[in-house]
Amino acid sequence: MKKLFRTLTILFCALAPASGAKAASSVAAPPVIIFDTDMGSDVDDAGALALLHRLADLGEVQLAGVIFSSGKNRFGVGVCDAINTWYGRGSLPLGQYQREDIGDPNNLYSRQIATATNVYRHDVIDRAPDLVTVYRELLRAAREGSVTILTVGHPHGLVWLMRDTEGARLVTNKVSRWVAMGGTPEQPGRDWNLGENGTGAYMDELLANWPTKAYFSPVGETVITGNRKLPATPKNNPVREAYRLWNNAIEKGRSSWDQVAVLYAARPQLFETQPGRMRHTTGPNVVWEPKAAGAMHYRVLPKISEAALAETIEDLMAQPPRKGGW
Ligand SMILES: [Ca+2]
Repeated sequence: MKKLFRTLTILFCALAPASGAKAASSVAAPPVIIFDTDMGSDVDDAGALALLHRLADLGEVQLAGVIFSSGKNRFGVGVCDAINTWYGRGSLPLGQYQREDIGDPNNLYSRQIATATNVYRHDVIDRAPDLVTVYRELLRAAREGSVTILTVGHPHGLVWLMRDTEGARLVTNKVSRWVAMGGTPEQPGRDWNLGENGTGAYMDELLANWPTKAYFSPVGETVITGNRKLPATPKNNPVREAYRLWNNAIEKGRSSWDQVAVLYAARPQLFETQPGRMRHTTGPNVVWEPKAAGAMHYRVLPKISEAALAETIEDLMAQPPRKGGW
């Protein structure tokens, strides 16, 4: 994280098209992903960030930066830095929500991992720059229409980004899609990411103003991972430790909502998309309207079995980093 500006310079070079090469390549570039997470509340965020790093190692995505969205337990940002460092990307830009109106104050693993800088060799514990500032820097550096914003926590940061004049312009120019882990109940129902912990207050504004296609991934509750191959990884793997600390998920396993959303962002061919509309009703409740037209909202559902999903996710979470702490 110390090397933010150097990293951004490298990112500019990596993401900018070479002169005259704009239309020359016939191979689609991997999606540039900004990962926006409520790391620390549940443990699937740790699994999802591991998955994303491994997919970046494989060249299937470019991971541009990580945004931590909770204002109530600030150590989640340190876990993000520990995982980034484990995968050899400790200088990846990190942003953080600075207010305290949103988030889950509970702590099961984030303080323990964030403060253990001697074990995980990271340098961010609980403080990173404001998320709007970092979103703007990442989007300025990206090619037009190249960015996927992937939210696996409360997406209120996107409201703050859209309230910013330059931020709104950058979203329109640089972002091709918003992928969100979020429930799609066909009767109004509580949703953790899109409604709980204060997020419902932001949803009408977000859904009314967001200018790109939005993909909602609801699946993952019965896709259990973290307990088959992850336990065999080294004990100083912060992802393994997060699963151990979170209700002993390293033995019991845990639902994989956030990893399924990551997998959609990287491998959309494994999913079908259904048009409809996501609508906030009251408080923490949302409803998915499958017959509504014109909203640019899609529900994404896997075409492969839950067993195949779990196997794919566990494999990717447990493979060693290409470079880094292994
Ligand atoms: Ca999450």
